[in-house]
Amino acid sequence: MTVETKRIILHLDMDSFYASVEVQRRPDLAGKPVIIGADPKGGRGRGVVATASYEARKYGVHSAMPISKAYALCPGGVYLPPDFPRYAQVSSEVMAVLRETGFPSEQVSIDESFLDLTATGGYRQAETLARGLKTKIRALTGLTCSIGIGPSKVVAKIASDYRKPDGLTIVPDEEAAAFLAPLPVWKIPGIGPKTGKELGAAGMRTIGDLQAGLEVLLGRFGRGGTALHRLALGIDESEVAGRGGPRSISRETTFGEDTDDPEALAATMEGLIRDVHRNLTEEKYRFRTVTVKVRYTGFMTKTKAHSVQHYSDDIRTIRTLAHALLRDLLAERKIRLIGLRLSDLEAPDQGQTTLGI
Ligand code: DCP
Ligand code: MG
Repeated sequence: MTVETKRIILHLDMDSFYASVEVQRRPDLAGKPVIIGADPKGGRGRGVVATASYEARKYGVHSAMPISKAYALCPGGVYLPPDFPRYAQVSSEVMAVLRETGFPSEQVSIDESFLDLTATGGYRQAETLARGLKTKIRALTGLTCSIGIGPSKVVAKIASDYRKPDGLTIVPDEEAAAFLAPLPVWKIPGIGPKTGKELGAAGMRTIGDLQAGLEVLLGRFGRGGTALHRLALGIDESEVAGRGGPRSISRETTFGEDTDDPEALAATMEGLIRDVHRNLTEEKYRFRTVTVKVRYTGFMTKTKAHSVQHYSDDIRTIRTLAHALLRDLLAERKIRLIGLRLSDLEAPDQGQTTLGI
């Protein structure tokens, strides 16, 4: 008999993160449409919106929109340049709260993280812990976040987005498929606008359509179709990276549009390299293994890893390996997402000699 442990996964995502940090330190901005990003220069500015407060979103402003368009939609908004060091600082404070729970945690971007709460023993306990996290983060930083709890990473992530801002959405295992069914297909992380359109053309608009459409998905995406069908049902076996063994540090980026442009890929990888390296040195960890993940158009995902002989915290080692592994993973197909992970980590106190008694 196989005994399967049902997991309980939490996903936490800060609300309008950069904008909320700015409002927090300038209370006069509270309730106003605040837009963080490039200088709009009276509508002639170039560059994009990083994020917008929920008040600004009512005007239709959102992340990645050209700043000139944001200005046209919301000329009365408060436009501020990003202050990355400040956001990184607040992010570290939030992530420390999550780590202090003692449950395995995996930070996936500057403002989001997974926790594996299986060991709490049940959804009621997980809910209590989630409420505690929200209270603590608010007390420490003044910021709100949204939390989703479910049987897998994919369900938890979609649930955290379900009632934003300041949401808490709990989707037990047996409700997962029904919870997902009415949602649009693009709510599944990794479905970009292109796949979304393709699926729409095949008559699949909701996740429920995907649940009922395994054959069509297999015909269209081959083996990737099975993966997508399972995600649509909320089945996703990927672990919270910190579970069990030593932590790992990882970041990933999904492209707005699938790409095979080597320069765009290298530039994005460079951003991930700096991010994971900053995190590594902040924690005073050293690593031995670098893993690169690539998700291609059509949902196939591949990873490639390389381990070095001695623990290292050298950004040049990460850079050399990451770019080489990425080159190895380039194929004929375009790429939707790339990720970078440092693992086999050595904690600061592990390197020291243990004194005998
Ligand atoms: N970000 C960015 N460019 C993007 C998306 C995001 O610079 N295209 C930055 C700004 C965000 C932060 O990353 O504040 C976190 O991204 P989220 O997608 O979580 O967006 P927000 O936290 O801003 O809003 P939400 O409340 O929807 O999570
Ligand atoms: Mg967020």
